[in-house]
Amino acid sequence: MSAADLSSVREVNFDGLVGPTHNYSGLAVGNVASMNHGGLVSNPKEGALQGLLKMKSLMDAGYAQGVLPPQQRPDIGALRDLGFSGSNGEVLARASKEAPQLLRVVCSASSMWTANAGTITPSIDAPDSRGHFTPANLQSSFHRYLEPQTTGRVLKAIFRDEQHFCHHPVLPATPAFSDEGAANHTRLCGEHGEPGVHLFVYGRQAFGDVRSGEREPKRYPARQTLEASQAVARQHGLTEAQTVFSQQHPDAIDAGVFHNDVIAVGNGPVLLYHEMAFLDEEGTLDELRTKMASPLIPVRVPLEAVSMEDAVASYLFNSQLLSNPDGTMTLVVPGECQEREAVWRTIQDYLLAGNNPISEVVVKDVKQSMRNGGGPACLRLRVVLTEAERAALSGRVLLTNALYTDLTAWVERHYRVRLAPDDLADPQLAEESLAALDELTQLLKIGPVYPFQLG
Ligand code: SUG
Repeated sequence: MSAADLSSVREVNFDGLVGPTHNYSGLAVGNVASMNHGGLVSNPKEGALQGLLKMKSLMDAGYAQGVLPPQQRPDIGALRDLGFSGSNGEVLARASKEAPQLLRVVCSASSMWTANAGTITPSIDAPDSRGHFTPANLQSSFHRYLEPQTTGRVLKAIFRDEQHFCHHPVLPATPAFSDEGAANHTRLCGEHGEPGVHLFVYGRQAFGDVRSGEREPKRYPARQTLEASQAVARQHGLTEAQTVFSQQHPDAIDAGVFHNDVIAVGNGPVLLYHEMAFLDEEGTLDELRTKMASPLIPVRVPLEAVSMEDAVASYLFNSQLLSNPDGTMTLVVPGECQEREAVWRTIQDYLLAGNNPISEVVVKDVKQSMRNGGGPACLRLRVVLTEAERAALSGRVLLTNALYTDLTAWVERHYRVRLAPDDLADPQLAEESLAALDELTQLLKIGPVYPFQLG
């Protein structure tokens, strides 16, 4: 790649729009916020506007920002597959009466957390110089298992140009290949345009001998397997020299760290992590140092500074770490970090004052998402793109002031301000949601991606 191409490489954060059925159903086992807030009344309009405001403020600050659409919910097709029949209204009414939990499952707006949409390898690191995409199977929970098909269609609709982008099949949706996408994958490098090393963090190993010293969580499920991470790396053509596979600390999973991005965030050469992030901390850092072309800058937060409870409640490590042109970095933290004294103190005295590139902290209110265990970093899928690749994107998905205005007006027109679990059976909600999504695909110019549009 020429020097000009290299400097044109940018990380684009594609945030998921919060869908019209955003609700609190307590569906995610091992996700403390989701389990604690099940049954609360949600405000989908506020959730969507909070997300859009985060996108807009990062765009205004000069970061490249994209947007991904939500999914078709309620997923009435999933209820039909499970034996409910009749008109859409009848299906919803029967499910609500006979299996209310299933109705809640098919209404989840969980696709907003696009860090779980898939794993992406930028063209710079791929043998064929194309960007590689694998949608995550999300097989650990039924509500998220419903996402990958539409996710695949959305990614193919936007990253359509085969000269630049290559799409791989979802891994087999079975426990051995349990895959939760970019939430467990971090690319470390010098500049974004320089070759990267891919850190894949897994919670358990499905096949083979149990390695000495290896342990598994006892309380909550490990959602990513080593085999899934290895398969994704293989699909993308990544070599051993480009990859590091590290086991997540099982005690962290048992404390509510259901993805690595709840306890570590990396960008460029910086890896900000809690001391409980990896089972083999030193081994992981050593391997990264050996394989990276640029020096790794580890920023380690010790347990004595931030307890596991504070880490999980504040989502400090689910912050976005963004690169600035002058080499500094900005940390975008959720508002909950201000509410925990130890966390806020650590940010000021340790991260900002420390010898590392983090020079600014920006606080964002994404409370509607946070109550379901989704912080700023969960809400975005990072895609590193060259200028030519950005120009080759299909659809109107890179945020501009005009798109922000259109999306805000769209939310104002279609979204409810209140959604209680009992409202999910309302056939009107399903119709509102479909009307909103139909309009959205036109607004984003991505063509038909939803089952109701495909017939
Ligand atoms: O998979 N919550 C999501 C949150 C995902 C956060 N993503 C990352 N860490 N990257 C999950 O646990 C809750 C839905 C509910 O309870 O209704 C939920 O699915």
